Amino acid sequence: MKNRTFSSLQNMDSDTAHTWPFMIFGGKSSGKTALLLALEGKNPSTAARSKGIDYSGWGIDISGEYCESGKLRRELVTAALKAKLLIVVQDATSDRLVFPLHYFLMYPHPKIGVVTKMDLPDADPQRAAGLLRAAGVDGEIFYVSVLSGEGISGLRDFLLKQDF
Ligand SMILES: Nc1nc2c(ncn2[C@@H]2O[C@H](COP(=O)(O)OP(=O)(O)O)[C@@H](O)[C@H]2O)c(=O)[nH]1
Ligand SMILES: [Mg+2]
Repeated sequence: MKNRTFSSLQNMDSDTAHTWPFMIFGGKSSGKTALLLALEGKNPSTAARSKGIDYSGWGIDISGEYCESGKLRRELVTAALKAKLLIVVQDATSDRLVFPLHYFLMYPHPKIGVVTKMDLPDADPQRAAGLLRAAGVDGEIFYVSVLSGEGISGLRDFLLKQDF
């Protein structure tokens, strides 16, 4: 019994020690999974609907429901402890902020913004950047499209340069 307890504690230690370079936040269908796939050099059109919190990629991916519901959003705080940097995605065609004002100020992480879907005709990058700032994203903002490839390599280079 004693041994079993000890080994489960050891497992817990190695679990908490595991970190991911980044975690991606953003509303439903804002382009989080497509962005992660594009950053990984995979085909972004294969993005399946995400469920829960997904630790299988280069960064932590979450389903948009977790950002849009106050109750589920609380679980993100614990998940974020495993990530070094937060990427907050805002759809360039949306005028909706899914986070409470200044939400990200409570996270001690460095935070960057990514405005997605820049290829679409109704993209409004300035409005999207304003929404990210309103949510408390204080770092650099990148403007990308997984369809045209705009901004993807710049963001990938930025992530690779971080001292994770
Ligand atoms: N036109 C365009 N569509 C995109 C872009 N990024 C994502 N999408 C589309 O937006 C939808 C939601 O993308 P997904 O990555 O699943 O969003 P998630 O729910 O935030 O993970 C999909 O139909 C994507 O093909 C983009 O840069 N341009
Ligand atoms: Mg997704």
